[in-house]
Amino acid sequence: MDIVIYQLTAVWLSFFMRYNENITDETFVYETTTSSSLYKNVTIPDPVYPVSDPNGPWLLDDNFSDEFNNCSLDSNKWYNEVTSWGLWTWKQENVVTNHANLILKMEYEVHSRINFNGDVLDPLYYTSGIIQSKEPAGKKYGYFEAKIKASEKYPGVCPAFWLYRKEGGLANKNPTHWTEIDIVELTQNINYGENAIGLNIHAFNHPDLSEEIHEGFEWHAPWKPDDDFHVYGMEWSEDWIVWYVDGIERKRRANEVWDQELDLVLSLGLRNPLKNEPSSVGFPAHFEVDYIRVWDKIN
Ligand SMILES: [Ca+2]
Repeated sequence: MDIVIYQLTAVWLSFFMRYNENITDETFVYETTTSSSLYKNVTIPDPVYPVSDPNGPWLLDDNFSDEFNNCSLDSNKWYNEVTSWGLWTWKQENVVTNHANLILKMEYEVHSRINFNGDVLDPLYYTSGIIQSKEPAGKKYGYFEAKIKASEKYPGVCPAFWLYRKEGGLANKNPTHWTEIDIVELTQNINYGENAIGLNIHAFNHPDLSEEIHEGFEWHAPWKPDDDFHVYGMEWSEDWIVWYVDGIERKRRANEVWDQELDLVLSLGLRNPLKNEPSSVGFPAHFEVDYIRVWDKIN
């Protein structure tokens, strides 16, 4: 049923985009997006499978998949009012769509905030954009893929596609389950260089865990991730977690404790040197996401 609905959606989108070709690009293009990127990714293969496994079969999960080809964020699927943490503040206005891509923006904007644990943070220098999946059950296992063009701002910001859930919310001091899988974190570490692709994983709390797991891995791409769109994927099964970039496996590890239903997140986070040395140079910064696609394995 999901495949049929998706096929119908793709047909409708194709018609809609042709119908709107006479509308000027400026009507829809976000101010910092070049017109050349508009409409270039609207051809959706049928059926659509992961880039790493084009012959499938996989079953697309429409609850977590989005082509971001509409004029606004699908509020049935995504939150963009996420509780803030860290040295920046999530703000709805920093989440934009342009009929082709989702755009998350970071602004230099001096402000203050009371943190989720009651601390007053003053001053803070940046606001940014995030979306998080709304499906209350979250997602456990499957194949997760996003097509992303990283931010032109380097170093200092981190475009990321990741999964996490802290049971009971951020302020819960004693969660039973709190795990995270980072499908990709881009340009986040000034020491590793601009082409370092972070494929990381964390486990903070789990009944089977004797100590926390924080494992980082940097794959160095032969290109800069802000030059063009690239496809970042991750297959998560009961036994393995496997990371892909442009359809090629780049890392795998055994799955020890990642069995919690998790929320999908796209975010633009702050990194050094800007955490320690705030600066307005190069802002606003932004990154673009052509799509998120999520599948279940068909055995
Ligand atoms: Ca798109």
